[in-house]
Amino acid sequence: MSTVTKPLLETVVGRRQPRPPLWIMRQAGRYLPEYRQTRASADGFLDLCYTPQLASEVTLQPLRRFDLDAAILFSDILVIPDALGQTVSFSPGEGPLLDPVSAKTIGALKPERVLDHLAPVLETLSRVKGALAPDKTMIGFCGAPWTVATYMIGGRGSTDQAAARMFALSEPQAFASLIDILVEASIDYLVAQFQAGADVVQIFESWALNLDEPAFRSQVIEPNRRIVEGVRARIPDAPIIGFPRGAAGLIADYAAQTGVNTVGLDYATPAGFADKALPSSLTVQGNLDPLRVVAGGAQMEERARHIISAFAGRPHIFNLGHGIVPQTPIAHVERLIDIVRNG
Ligand code: 1CP
Repeated sequence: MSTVTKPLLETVVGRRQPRPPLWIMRQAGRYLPEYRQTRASADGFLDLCYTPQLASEVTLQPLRRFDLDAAILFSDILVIPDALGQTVSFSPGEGPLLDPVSAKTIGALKPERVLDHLAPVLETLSRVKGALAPDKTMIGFCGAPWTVATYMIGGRGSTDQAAARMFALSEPQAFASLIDILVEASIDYLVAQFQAGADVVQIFESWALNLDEPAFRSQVIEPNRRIVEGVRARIPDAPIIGFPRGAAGLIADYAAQTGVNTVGLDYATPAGFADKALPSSLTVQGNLDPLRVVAGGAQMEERARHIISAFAGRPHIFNLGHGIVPQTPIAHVERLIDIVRNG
């Protein structure tokens, strides 16, 4: 048995480290030339996600270049609708496009084929786990039901998720059955990820913003809670990070009611507010604005140091407050990591 510990996993479960461990949301991707090269060798984005040899290579690329504490499985939150049988495509420059579901077509989704369809993604995860140094944490993930539903209903990304919000209000029964399907599929998928070697999983609720309080409670907190409970019924004490982007004043209720080990903070959340609102034993992750890394220089350095000192009294995982963007200069990422490591 190895006695090497994984600082990031330790922090997720509440053990504060002398310096915050770090990973970067969307750390594999278009800002890396080696990613763009591998991507060009695949037939399309989904093909890249479903080819374990390429997807494991892409997962490991950021760790070869940077001093990071974790690998995150290379895949996408939209492999779940694809696995359910919805038509999903990724056109370069346009982002994801889906054939929207309606109240009539939700019943035609095929939950029974999800795990078979996602077998290559699980194989990627085990391959990466096998290649990872023992002090690195393997992160698996899924999209939270509401966030995935916004794409399934709207057919594409949007700034206000109006199609899905309207659907939830006007077709409450169909909406509830869609959320039920996504909760069950997400539990099976995350359990399978733990079985394939994930040390931790993150639930990406990227579109938790734009919801009023009752909608946030029923569409974000409740499905996230059911996933945490369902996963832990099969993997007791499974370490889980929740990232409810835009939770704002409901962040403490999200943390307490879902039971996640770690709560990811978006960059609009004031560090002082989060530190007061959340129990001091709860781990936080975040929350540098990704555009500060694009711009680089003194403003990035000051802000990163501010975040580290604001959370110095509790377990903290350093990260961005949302995904790194394609135009980010690699030298700025290197400088940021140096600050997190060395002050
Ligand atoms: O052309 C390309 O190469 C595709 C770009 C790309 C990449 C690199 C997409 C399409 N997805 C991914 C990978 C990805 N997506 C990962 C693994 C990489 C890593 O973290 O290192 C993860 C965790 C995701 C998760 C994801 N996909 C989220 C949640 C995180 C977030 O940023 O909010 C969301 C919302 C998606 C949907 C999606 N997939 C791809 C794009 C461009 C989008 C966003 C579309 C939109 O803005 O609405």
